[in-house]
Amino acid sequence: LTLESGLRHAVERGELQLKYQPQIDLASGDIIGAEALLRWHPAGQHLIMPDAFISIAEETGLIVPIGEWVLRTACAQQVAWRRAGLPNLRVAVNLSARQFRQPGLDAMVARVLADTGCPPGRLELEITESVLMERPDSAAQTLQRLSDMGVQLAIDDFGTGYSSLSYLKRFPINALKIDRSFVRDIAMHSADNDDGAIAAAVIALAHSMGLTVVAEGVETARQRDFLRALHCDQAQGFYFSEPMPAPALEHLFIKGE
Ligand code: G
Ligand code: G
Ligand code: MN
Ligand code: NA
Repeated sequence: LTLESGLRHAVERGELQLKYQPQIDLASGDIIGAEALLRWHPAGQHLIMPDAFISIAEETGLIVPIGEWVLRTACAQQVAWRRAGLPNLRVAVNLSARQFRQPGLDAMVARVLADTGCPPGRLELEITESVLMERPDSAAQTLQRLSDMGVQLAIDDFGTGYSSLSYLKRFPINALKIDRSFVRDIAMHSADNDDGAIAAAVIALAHSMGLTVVAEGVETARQRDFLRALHCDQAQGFYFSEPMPAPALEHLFIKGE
């Protein structure tokens, strides 16, 4: 009850925050974008991580206004970065199951893009593989409407949700994000037989379909080197940077120039 009633007022009380985790182009080492990750900071309490409240937000429907706040804030940040001289940063936003199935999602996205001035091609929406595969036919239609607006689309946590290849081909997506459990399999010692085998297979699959591939959860130089050798396009993870407040990302970017 307390969590729900607190969450009900979180937007209006200004208790929600976004952190941004840099996404790195593996060939050049450049920061090419950032994934927006939600945090809740109720007055006088500790920061609450999304795993502790996203499911309640889903069950109560509060994810709909919260999700709109996330999208609006991230798109406004993309424009702010552009004005600060970081013109081409892409911002990635997670969509939950309920948001993805909400009637009027495409109209909401269009409104936020128009209001903020964020170019559609600079916004990437992440939807998990399991959400897409639950109702693949209606998912394909929703994805098509978003794709027609010029928004980039990525399948999150790829490899965990038993995608059928025939559906994957029908989804108008731009990118696959390799789930971090498969990046973790890229061990410290290359003697391991199945070292990174699934990550390697996902990279090959994505490229055969003309998709960009993003590795999540990169924590070591060896994982980065392994992924780069397989021509994985982009990566994020604690090895590069933890999720950070927007000004810190700006600082990191300018330092790296
Ligand atoms: O930031 P962290 O690693 O704790 O995120 C945990 C989970 O919460 C991830 O699966 C992530 O996709 C999800 N999450 C983070 N921010 C958002 C958000 O803004 N909307 C939704 N729907 N999920 C989010
Ligand atoms: O499911 P999704 O990919 O949206 O989840 C993003 C989550 O992954 C965030 O909670 C973020 O804090 C977490 N994360 C980001 N980089 C790493 C990493 O290198 N290792 C681990 N274990 N978690 C990470
Ligand atoms: Mn994600
Ligand atoms: Na993920």
